[in-house]
Amino acid sequence: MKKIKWTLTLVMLSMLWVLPAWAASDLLVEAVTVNVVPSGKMASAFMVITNQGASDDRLVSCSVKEAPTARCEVHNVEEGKMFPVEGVDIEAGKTLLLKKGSYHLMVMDIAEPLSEKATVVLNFSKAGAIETPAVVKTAEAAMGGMMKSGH
Ligand SMILES: [Cu+2]
Repeated sequence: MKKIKWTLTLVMLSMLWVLPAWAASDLLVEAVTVNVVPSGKMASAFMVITNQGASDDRLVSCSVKEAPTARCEVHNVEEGKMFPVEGVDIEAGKTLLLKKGSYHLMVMDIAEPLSEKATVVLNFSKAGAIETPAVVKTAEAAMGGMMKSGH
């Protein structure tokens, strides 16, 4: 009898640890890039989000850890014009591409220049906040790449 109680306690304790990990792993965020404009004040962020869970979720807001005072918005593009939206749904089992000309994140009023790496925080209706590492691409880096390919 004592042994069963112990086992139950252990099972319950282990569930406490495992549950948050399950919740976080439903959404897989990959290939995050933060593309900074030449002024350094603004950036668009692209990525691939896969919902591996059984229920739909929704990306509602974002922030960049290294730019705490900057505003981060979820944007969409229609007929060549971009505009802020209240969120974007990611259906169960589906993959959403945040990319140029489509849904993307917009970071505005960046106070301090970002370095090569940043941490983007994505807030989902169900999964909550997910922190993800991002590669920062500056206008200079893009120019350098173009000049290199020109030779
Ligand atoms: Cu935008």
